[in-house]
Amino acid sequence: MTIKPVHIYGPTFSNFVRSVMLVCEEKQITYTVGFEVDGSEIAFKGEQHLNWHPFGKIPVLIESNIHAELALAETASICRYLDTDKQLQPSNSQDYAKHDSLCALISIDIDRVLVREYLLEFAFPKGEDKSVRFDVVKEVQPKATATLAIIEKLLNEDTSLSSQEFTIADALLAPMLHYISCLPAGFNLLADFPKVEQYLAELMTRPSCQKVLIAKQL
Ligand SMILES: N[C@@H](CCC(=O)N[C@@H](CS)C(=O)NCC(=O)O)C(=O)O
Repeated sequence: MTIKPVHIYGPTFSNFVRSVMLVCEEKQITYTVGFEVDGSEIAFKGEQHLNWHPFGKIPVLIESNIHAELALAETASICRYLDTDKQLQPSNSQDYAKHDSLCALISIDIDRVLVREYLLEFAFPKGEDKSVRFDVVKEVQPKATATLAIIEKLLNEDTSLSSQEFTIADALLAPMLHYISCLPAGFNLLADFPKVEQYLAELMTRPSCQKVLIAKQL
């Protein structure tokens, strides 16, 4: 089955929107991105969006043809749907299951600490006059560091992250690590994790990552 052009509902700065963009780039699927769908602006958390995703999260993948429209929520599920020929997932059934489990770990626990608790304070500062609350950042920093240590450990193990093949797990993790690498000195925690630094550097040699992972808005 060939995937037709798709629309990714959400802003290009979102790490999860970027994960879907990376998968589209790697698989050469034509895509558009944004809050405008078929010429109409769809309000974030408005009725239509909530019909697509009951918790009003992004991204939502929209694929329309003359018969029907598919609106698919949840990043890892979207990526698996786009990966019809399973080129971005291991073929052996145990490795496939382990990759799936790694994707859940990245998109739930790793995202919560690195993006929701750490990076978002830089992206959308909640201090006075929208300044970054460095006390909040400093408080979360040990947790973010511990999470990077977990990633360093995963990279030292035989996981689909450490292989040469680009996987959905890479697409989920790369935007988060890239944003951390863009933080100012003292907040970019990657220097203490050589494997993570090397992993990101290798990913950044890929045309997909160079196109999608650009330092903006965070
Ligand atoms: N479980 C969802 C989480 C998606 C998610 O948290 N997206 C963020 C943007 S990166 C979002 O929608 N934030 C707005 C909100 O939580 O209200 C997925 O994997 O797609």
